[in-house]
Amino acid sequence: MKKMKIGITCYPTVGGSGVIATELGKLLAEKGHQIHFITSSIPFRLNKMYSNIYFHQVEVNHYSVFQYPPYDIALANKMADVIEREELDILHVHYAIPHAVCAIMGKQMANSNVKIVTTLHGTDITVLGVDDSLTKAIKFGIEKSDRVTAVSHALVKQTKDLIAPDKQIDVLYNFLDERIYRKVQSDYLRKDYGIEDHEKIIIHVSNFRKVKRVLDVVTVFANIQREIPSKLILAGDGPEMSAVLKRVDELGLKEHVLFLGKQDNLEELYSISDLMLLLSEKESFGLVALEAMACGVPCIGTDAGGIPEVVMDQKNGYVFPVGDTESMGTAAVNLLRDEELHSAFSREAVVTVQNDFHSSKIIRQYEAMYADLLNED
Ligand code: GMT
Repeated sequence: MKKMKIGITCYPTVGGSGVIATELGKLLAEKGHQIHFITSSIPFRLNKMYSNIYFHQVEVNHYSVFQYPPYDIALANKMADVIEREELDILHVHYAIPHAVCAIMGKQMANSNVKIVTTLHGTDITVLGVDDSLTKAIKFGIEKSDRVTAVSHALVKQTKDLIAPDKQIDVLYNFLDERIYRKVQSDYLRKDYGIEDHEKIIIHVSNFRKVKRVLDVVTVFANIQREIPSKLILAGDGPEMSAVLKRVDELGLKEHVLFLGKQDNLEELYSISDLMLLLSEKESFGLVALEAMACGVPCIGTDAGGIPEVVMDQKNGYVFPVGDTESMGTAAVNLLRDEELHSAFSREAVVTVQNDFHSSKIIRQYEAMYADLLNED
């Protein structure tokens, strides 16, 4: 396959979309493509040197004449610079707003034939898509992109329902780097965190936004804790943290819940965990469930968005209606008590990741889409 020059724009700070965009860039670079990140800061997962990955920082000057710093215009300007100077073949942006709209502007500024690919991750549709002040811009960004992908079938449906764009949207699932997300030996963490050998470990990882329903996670854990000696690991931080702390206190669970804040090297935490809880009311995919599953951890998820495309009910975990904490608690207790069933779910979780979400398969799909676009001319 011809090696391509690919620009990538994403939100570079913590978050699933930034993770996917960065991992995609890294894996494409490993296949010999030249990658140009055009972002406001170095993507946080770009943690090692690659000779064919370049970083172009978007800088916004703060002039007193502007009430708001014009980030979007500065981004479009930087995209135009990079498109021209590096002769990009593809500009792949993550999020319709503002990135797709900026890419369309940047392409016009550069008077170039660069192909624009937009990947929808969820929040740009499920949250921004219901904001009247943005829907036309989202529709424009989608329709004027050369190709649009979404991370789940559920997100395609939601986009059609909310925005009704006149555009085909292809599903390209999320993936992970299997060299990192696999069961590793990290049992020392149990001792370090004061977790007894006989205790089960339940894990939840998120940015603690309201849509993640972390209070439900605490409620389900309370149900588990009543029946089985266990600890809850909460990794991440965000707006719901104080409500969660309060609920943990009210339920008398303080000694059983570990608040770890934002963490790297999550594979080490997953590797000591017995069950992942992802109980969101909105979730276009649920990358953390995939990460946990790759380390052999079954997941209890909700039927929100794309979660049921990742967590297969009764196969590698359970899926329940949003908020049905009673049933979730009962299923969790049964699964944690039944070693044979737990091992089967754990094995199946790894197989699901390998068969349906393997990075080599998904990266090939992206490459084929780019090549197809370039052949259109
Ligand atoms: O979940 C978040 O709040 C972060 C958000 C983001 O934009 O980074 O994640 C979205 O994209 C991830 C990668 O595709 C998906 O795994 C998450 O499900 C999705 N989040 C939501 O839809 C709420």
